[in-house]
Amino acid sequence: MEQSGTGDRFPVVGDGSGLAPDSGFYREEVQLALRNRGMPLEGMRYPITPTGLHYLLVHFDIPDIRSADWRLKVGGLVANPRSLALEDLKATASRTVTVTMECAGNGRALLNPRPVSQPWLVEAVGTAQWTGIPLRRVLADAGLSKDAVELVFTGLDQGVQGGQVQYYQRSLTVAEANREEVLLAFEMNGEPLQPQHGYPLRLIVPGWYGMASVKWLGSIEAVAQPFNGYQMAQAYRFSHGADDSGEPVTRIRVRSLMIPPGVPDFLTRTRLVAAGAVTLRGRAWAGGVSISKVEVSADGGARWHDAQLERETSVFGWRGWSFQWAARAGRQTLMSRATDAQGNVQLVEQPWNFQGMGNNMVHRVEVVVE
Ligand SMILES: Nc1nc2c(c(=O)[nH]1)N[C@H]1C(S)=C(S)[C@@H](COP(=O)(O)O)O[C@H]1N2
Ligand SMILES: [Mo]
Repeated sequence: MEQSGTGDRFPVVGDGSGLAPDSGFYREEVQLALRNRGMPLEGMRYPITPTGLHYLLVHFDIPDIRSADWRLKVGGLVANPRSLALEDLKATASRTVTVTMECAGNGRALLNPRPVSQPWLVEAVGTAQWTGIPLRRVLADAGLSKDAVELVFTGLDQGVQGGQVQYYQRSLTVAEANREEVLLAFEMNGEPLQPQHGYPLRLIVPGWYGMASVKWLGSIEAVAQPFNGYQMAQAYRFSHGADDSGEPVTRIRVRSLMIPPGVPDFLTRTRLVAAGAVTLRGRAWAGGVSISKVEVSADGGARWHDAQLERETSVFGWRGWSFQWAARAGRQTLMSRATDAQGNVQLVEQPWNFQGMGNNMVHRVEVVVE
């Protein structure tokens, strides 16, 4: 298949503007949501998200890479091009990093007008223990040329997006790629990667939104110019409209979520909570930056109270928090907001952008106390 435009061969969703009004979801959005699950919020009770509860985002199809012929090709501006089998990679000392991964589109479906894409509410997050070999070691072995400015990572999944036939490809600068915690991972939570999470090998870029962590890795190519493939130049941009190229999406913004207390109403998931003392719990994270504060409001944001922070286990992983809430009868909106060590704080209203990227507004949970 050629890497080219596809004209207007594919049906238009909605009015073709890329945006949808608040009411009603398109069938195509529901189809994406069924393929790409979120983490049920009660999944935050586990410090490490069980693999089956971790969120999932697959742009195209899960490629079929069961064959023993799979190799990772390392080429481009390197002195010693490599073709590595999984056994070659597993033969050297591995490293395990605990990483909270979040999709850059998390929160998109809360925006109005809504960018038409994977319709996340707030559940596109999970924390896993990724085991693999540091990318910098593979780059050093290959003898990266001084002329290289970026590494291009190509996934073996192919599809069409924005009218362009493509493999899923992302790049990193040489400096980012050489951070010691960037891994070529072959295990998630102590098991070989499951097919949907990138088997046999994926990139893990701790601290960055999930799009950087290319799954089903087929090749790494060192290049002399910044790479401007679709997933770099068009997707994953903070932009104001279809004609605005905007700024690239990179690190995860500060965010907290709470485990919804009590029990849910089946259809609306509004919570039913017994009046009295309730311990609220949740998690907070920011891309490679410590969490310095989490606050909770039980009156729709009029007053904020400091939550108790648990010990930080990894700057790339989420941090647990808890708050003792005296629940009084009535309907309430609970909110949580985090502040990171650089002073960034979650906003109560989310600034809008065209692709619905980097939404990190405070988490709201509707409760009925009885
Ligand atoms: N090859 C490939 N890598 C990919 C993707 C993809 O569709 N294809 N999706 C990216 C996006 S947008 C996210 S958020 C993460 C999700 O990783 P997970 O499904 O393991 O949670 O994978 C990233 N890596
Ligand atoms: Mo994503």
